[in-house]
Amino acid sequence: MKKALITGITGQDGAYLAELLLEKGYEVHGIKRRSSLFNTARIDHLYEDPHNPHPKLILHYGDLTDSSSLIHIVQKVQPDEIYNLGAQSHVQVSFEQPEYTADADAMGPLRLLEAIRILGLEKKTKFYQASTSELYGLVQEIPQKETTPFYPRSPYAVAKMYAFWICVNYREAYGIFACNGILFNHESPLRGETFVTRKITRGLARIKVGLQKSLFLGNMDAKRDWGHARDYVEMQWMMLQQDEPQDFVIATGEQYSVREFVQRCAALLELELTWSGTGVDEKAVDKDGNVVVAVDPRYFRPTEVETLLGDPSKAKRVLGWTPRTPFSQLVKEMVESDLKSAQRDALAIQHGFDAYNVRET
Ligand code: NDP
Ligand code: GDR
Repeated sequence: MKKALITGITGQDGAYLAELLLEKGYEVHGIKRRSSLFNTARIDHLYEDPHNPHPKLILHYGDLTDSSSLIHIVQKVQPDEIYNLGAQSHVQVSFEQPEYTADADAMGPLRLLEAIRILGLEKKTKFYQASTSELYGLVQEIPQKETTPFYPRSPYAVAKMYAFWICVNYREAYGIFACNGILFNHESPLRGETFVTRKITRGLARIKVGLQKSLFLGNMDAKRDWGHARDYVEMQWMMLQQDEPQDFVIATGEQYSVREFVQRCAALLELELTWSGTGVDEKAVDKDGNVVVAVDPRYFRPTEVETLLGDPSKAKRVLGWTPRTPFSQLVKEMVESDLKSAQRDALAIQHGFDAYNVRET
């Protein structure tokens, strides 16, 4: 039985990947951070009582900023595969916490690669690094592929650029089977609530049921290549099953703006919106003139990534991969899931309970 170790198992991708690897018969180990609140909601359905004699999912406390915890866990688990998905993954937050972001996102992968070396696991343990389309930043070529030059535009992207190259370097220097998946944005109902897609689906669903009045967004003109996280984690696994370690762009090859995302969601929720203005004055009102969507400049970034569009030809050619979920289905799945949650919250409040998180994001 193969053993996998996933950092970031409590995040969006970690949850989908853990599910996939368990289905494939792996023993799955995950690293979770100590938190004052429960932080395993996305994987609770996979959780097993640790008193079971042979659990298939085992969680360990650790942190990417703490070498000793990483070395101890890697030593204990002796994994065949490590998936480094853990990161301070929010671009906007990285401007507010640049040093911590560098520690977790750049030094974290270095610490894991060093753990592999220190423990003499170079020939045993394969390593996947969660690289990102943010590396392309100020784009030098459209669409972006594996050979497109990088131009990172945030502390997050700069940290991920170090991680990309340290992965390549340890592959070349020490023969470690290390791969970078350069993944374009991927979303799902499990997406964090402050990333733009989830903020939109959650916000509009709550507006639909009367729990929220307005949704405030930043740059509506930003364009992204959005895929489904469930499809993309399959690629993370596939990359480590190849004969040779390589880096791959994973994308859909289609692009939409933030505004188009909002409009698709509004249509699905039958919210009739009338749009007016441009830039900071752009807004959408309902038939009674209430502002439903407006721009708030506090969500603008000091340096923005305006447009990203991936060319996944190499993944198609070498791995035989094509994304399964069309954009329309992704949007529908996210809207339906958030509408269900909003309806549940509304019902609870109607019956005098306010047990759910009803904050506006
Ligand atoms: P999430 O933000 O949903 O998950 C991040 C995970 O990392 C969480 O489990 C989080 O733990 C954990 N984490 C954060 N800091 C640390 C730390 N210091 N030590 C250990 N664990 C930590 O991200 P996604 O699942 O969306 O993304 C997975 C990876 O892929 C990330 O590295 C991201 O940068 C990268 N990526 C994501 C893309 C996307 O579109 N989703 C595209 C390209 C790359 P906790 O739950 O406690 O916060
Ligand atoms: P991104 O995702 O920065 O691409 O990073 P995000 O959803 O945060 O932003 C996408 C685009 O939407 C614009 N935007 C807003 N973004 C947020 N979060 N909130 C808003 O209110 C808002 N309004 C407009 C942003 O300016 C941006 O242009 C994600 C993360 O998952 C990274 O970890 C990953 O590496 C990349 O995708 C690929």
